[in-house]
Amino acid sequence: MELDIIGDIHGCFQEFQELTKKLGYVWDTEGIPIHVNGRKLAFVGDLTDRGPNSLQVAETVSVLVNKGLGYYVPGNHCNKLYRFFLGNKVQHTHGLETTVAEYEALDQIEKKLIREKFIQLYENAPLHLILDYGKLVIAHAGIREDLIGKHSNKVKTFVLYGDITGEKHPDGSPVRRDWAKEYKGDAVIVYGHTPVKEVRTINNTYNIDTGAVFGNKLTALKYPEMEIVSVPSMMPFIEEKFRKI
Ligand SMILES: [Mn+2]
Repeated sequence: MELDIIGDIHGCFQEFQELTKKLGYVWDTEGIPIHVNGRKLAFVGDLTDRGPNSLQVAETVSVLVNKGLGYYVPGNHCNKLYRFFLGNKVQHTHGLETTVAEYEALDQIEKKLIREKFIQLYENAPLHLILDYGKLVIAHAGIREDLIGKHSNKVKTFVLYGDITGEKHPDGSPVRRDWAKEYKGDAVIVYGHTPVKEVRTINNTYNIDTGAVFGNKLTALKYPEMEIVSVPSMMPFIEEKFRKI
C-alpha cells in the first residue's frame, strides 16, 4: 500500500494542487490528481474553513474517495460543516463563515450538489482509518492505543478534538493532554489538528498539520517511505496559531 497522506488543508486548494504535483500527481481533465504509479491520497480531515477555496477541496476529495483513489477521515471542522449542511443550528465562527460564504454565493443547483456530495463523503467516512493490516492508523486529532478499532462517543470526541480535559486555557482554548508523548503502540499514527511549524514525530506518531492556512506550509507524509514533502503556504503567517514546543 503506497499512500501520500495530506495534512489539514483548510481550503488551501492551490497549495494542495502544488503539493500533489510535487508528489508526482497529474491533474486530469476532470480536475482530479492521478499518480502514474497508482499511489493513493489520504486526508487527515479539516478540508475546509478559513482558507480561500474550501468547497473546491471538499469536492475534489469527494471525487477521489468515490473513485477509490483516496481515503478520508473527518476533522472537527468537517463535522461542523456536516451539521450545517444538515440544517442544524451551528455558529458560523472559527472559519466556518468563509465556507458558508462560498456556499451562499452558489446557485440553488450548485448548492444542492455540493451539499449532497459532502454529506455523502462525511457519512461514509470512518472516524479513524486502520490501514495496511493495522500497521497504519489515520485519525484527525490522533488516537490513544487502547481506542484503536473502537467506536463510541469517547472515541469520536478524541479523534475529532484530541485528548481534551474539558478545561479551558485563559484564552478560551481547550486544555489538551499530550497523548502522543505517552503512545507506546506499534501502529504508526498519522494525524493533524494542532498546527506545528515542523512535522512532530514522537513514539510512532506523526502530526502533519503544518498550518497551511496559517501561512506556514502544507505537508504530505509518504507511506511506507515515511518521507515528508511540503509546499509553502500563500497565506499570511500567524505565529500564535502554532504549538509551542
Ligand atoms: Mn482540527
